[in-house]
Amino acid sequence: MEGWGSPTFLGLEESEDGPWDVLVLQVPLELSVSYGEGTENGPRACIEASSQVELFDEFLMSDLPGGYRIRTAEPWSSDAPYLREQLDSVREYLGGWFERGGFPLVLGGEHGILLPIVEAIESHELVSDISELTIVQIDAHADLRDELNGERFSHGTVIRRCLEAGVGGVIQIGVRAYSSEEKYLIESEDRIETWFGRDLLSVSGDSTVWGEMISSLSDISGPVWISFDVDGLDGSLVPSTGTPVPGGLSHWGAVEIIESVFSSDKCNVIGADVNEIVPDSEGTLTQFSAAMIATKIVACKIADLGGGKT
Ligand SMILES: [Mn+2]
Repeated sequence: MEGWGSPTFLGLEESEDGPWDVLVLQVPLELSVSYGEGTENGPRACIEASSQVELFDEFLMSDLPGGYRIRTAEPWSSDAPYLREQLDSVREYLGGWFERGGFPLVLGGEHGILLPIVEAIESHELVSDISELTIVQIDAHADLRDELNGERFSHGTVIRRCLEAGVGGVIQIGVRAYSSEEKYLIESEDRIETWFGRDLLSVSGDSTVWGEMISSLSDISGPVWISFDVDGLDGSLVPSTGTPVPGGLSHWGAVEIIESVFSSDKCNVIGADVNEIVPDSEGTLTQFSAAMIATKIVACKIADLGGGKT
């Protein structure tokens, strides 16, 4: 791990020696992306962009890292030729880090990385049974297909695979592009709660829906994993992600969701991923938007640990 010579999260100086409070884990997986390409370069681009994010956070009321220790780990890599072997390799990489403690922030890579994350969580000390786990999924898509272009382990199927793996519940926020098959599953599966983008964000919609969604987040109990697909943000904020979709969350909407989940007394956020990051060839907006979200998650975790507010 020493001397691999790559940029660190937020450009901070890091200690080589653990234990660390926050682990930044890069999983540049790209095998099944259906439209855009370039998620394999996403994690590193996000970390490079994070050096431009201000260290002061309004929720933490302090500069990051707020007296805590962040470690940007050596990225996952694998030469395995098949997707399922690559996912197994991701699971082993993450499992090794999860066992060491520290809050994992996983940067992807396509959304398919969530299944090996869930598989690795089964060995997490804070989760005795995967059925206790709630995933808070920010996404333009439902990701509930049974297969996408013949592939069962895809970014378009990953939430369905996680439910099959036994996850206790999924709260989807910002969904606005989905199939009739997915709509049927949303309506028939008790473990899925979906807050559609149109209901939350349409200007002629009922403005109380947003408040209802935010207050529902405080009802989650037990361990929570936040899975933030950057295409949940409005497409104008993430123009180079695989499938940018208009009509999505604003930056401040995303911030309110993240802060609300961390503010709840009943649940415990055990980790998060920010995925489908594809570097912008025209500029830096997509990776910077992702870096802002990743930084907000880290700031909330450090506030949760007792940092800041001095
Ligand atoms: Mn997704």
